[in-house]
Amino acid sequence: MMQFLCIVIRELLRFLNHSFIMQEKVFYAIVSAIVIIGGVGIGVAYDHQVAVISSHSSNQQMIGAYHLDLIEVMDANYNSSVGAQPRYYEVVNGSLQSTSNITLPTHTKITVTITSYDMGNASVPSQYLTASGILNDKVLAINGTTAMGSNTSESWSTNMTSFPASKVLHTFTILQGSSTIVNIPVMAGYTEIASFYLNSTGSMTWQCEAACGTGSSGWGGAMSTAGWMTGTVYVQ
Ligand SMILES: [Cu+2]
Repeated sequence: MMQFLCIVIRELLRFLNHSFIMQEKVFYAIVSAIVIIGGVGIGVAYDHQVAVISSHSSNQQMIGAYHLDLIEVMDANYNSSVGAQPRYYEVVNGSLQSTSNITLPTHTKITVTITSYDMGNASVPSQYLTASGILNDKVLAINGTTAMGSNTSESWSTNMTSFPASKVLHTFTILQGSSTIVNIPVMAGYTEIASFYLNSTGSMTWQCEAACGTGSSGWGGAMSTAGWMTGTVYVQ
């Protein structure tokens, strides 16, 4: 567009120069017009560039990975009679939020990072000791919070599908009705990273399947309370 305007102005000047002797006023009027039109041209070009950049970043959100950051802590205050219970939080824009409702995008690679600040284990039905519904059926497990100052020969990360019952304290399991869509066994004190896709919209349930709550079954307290060890996943 700029180039076109320049050609028009140049031809106009040439015509004026040839046809009559230009007066000073006419000359300055033309120079002003060039400056104004040029400015508009640059503005249009800049706007176009901004539009290209913003459509780029929204594309990246659509086709790139969506990150779900979960923190699991062992000592959240449940109430005065029960006291401490384990709890999953979601990290959203730098603050801890309830996991009672987790919103996730459909048809998008979702990479979840689960950081557990916890210890011990809990009883888990054996099918929940195996990771499922995730890319390559592999969870990257990093034993970050079990550092003791003497385990320099430890391997710090490993890709896992089957998890030892002796280390699993929680799971992050997404269920649609009675079908398991995603299952990630969570080892106490580990940071785990896995990716998955959710290919239908609507609401699902997330649940920890390891009996980490109160009562004789271990399914009281946190296990049956939204925002602690269960909640809703809205896929949109
Ligand atoms: Cu749990």
